[in-house]
Amino acid sequence: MKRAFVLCAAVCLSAVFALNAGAGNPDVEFKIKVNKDGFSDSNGRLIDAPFHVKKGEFVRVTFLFDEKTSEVLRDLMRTAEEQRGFVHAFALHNGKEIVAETQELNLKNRQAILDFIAGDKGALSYKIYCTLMCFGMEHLHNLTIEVG
Ligand SMILES: [Cu+2]
Repeated sequence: MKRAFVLCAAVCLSAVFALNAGAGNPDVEFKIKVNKDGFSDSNGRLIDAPFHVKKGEFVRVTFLFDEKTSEVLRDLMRTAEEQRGFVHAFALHNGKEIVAETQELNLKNRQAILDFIAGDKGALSYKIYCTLMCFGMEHLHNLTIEVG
């Protein structure tokens, strides 16, 4: 009887820890540099192939601001309505609708995150694109994540 209780307590505790891990730690994380030339990996190589994830995985996409500071500062010297060329914000689209959006990625906020569960609502693939009129928008519209 006592042994059964200890076993039960151990199982319950491990379940709690597993839940905590699920809330805080993604199963997969992609770190992506962003600048006006497009999305690139940690080595600075432009990303031209889809990422693959498994259904049910907790996926995190972390965007890192990678514009040249001197260029951004030059842009900030222009008139207000001409600025914002070096500000990005990303949407995650599952083929039907936007399911997540980042905060703005800019000189001051140099990291932005998209979290989602792969395959939620039957999604088979995702597109990530910048939702702002920015420098490089033609290169920042087609990051693909495929499920399975
Ligand atoms: Cu942008």
